[in-house]
Amino acid sequence: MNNNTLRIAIQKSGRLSEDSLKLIKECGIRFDNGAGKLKTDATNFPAEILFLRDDDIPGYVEDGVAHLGIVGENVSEESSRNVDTVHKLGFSKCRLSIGVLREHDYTGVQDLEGKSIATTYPRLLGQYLKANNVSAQIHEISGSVEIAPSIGLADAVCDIVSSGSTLLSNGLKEVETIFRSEAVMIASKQLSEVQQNLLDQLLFRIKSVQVAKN
Ligand code: PRT
Ligand code: ZN
Repeated sequence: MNNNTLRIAIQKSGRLSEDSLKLIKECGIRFDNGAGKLKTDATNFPAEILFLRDDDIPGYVEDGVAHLGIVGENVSEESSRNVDTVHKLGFSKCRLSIGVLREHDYTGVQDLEGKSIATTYPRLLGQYLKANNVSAQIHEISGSVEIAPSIGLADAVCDIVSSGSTLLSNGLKEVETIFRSEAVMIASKQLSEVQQNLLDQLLFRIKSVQVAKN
């Protein structure tokens, strides 16, 4: 990999993919994203695009395997990787919230004391509980979090919410928002001078695109 090219990691397929590709294209960067490709070269900018699972992006950027990445702040913060968040991108807005069964008479965060909470975000949840002096059991699971209370796996959940309909359809209500998120651009701390320059050019273009939209 040469030091004069920017390698940009984006989500291969998921909620961030379309807007990430759109942003890169709106910045005037052209590339062929033929179906199934995991890596492609830009044709008019010294950049290469990698298509990855979103959870892998912060680690690749920390290691300098990718120089830039587009991920949800929730994923980047949870990963606690040593990367720079260089710009907020304004799409994929969502929140990380705690939900409890609708019939639960919830009065405040202290109600979670001694309870078990299912989540895929143990770090962010742990920080929140600690900051609120609540001691609860964090039950880490990898998916389908919202089903946990209704099957007796946990008393509460902590998961990403956007419209709220998933909580609702699982008999849950949102009681605390612990983190607000949107897509962000993260950068490696090991950029060459040329790469830093390319990043500055890219950020300039992104900001122009954002201004034009507002
Ligand atoms: O395969 P890969 O690992 O790359 O993707 P993924 O399945 O882990 O992530 P993906 O594509 O689902 O989400 C990517 C990012 O989009 C997340 O990290 C968030 O930053 C952001 N985002 C925005 C969301 C949502 N909105 C969202 N609604 N991520 C997940 N959800 C899920 C949530 O987990 C819950 O199950 O949607 C459900 C809730 O949605 P509502 O509308 O019913 O409240
Ligand atoms: Zn993921």
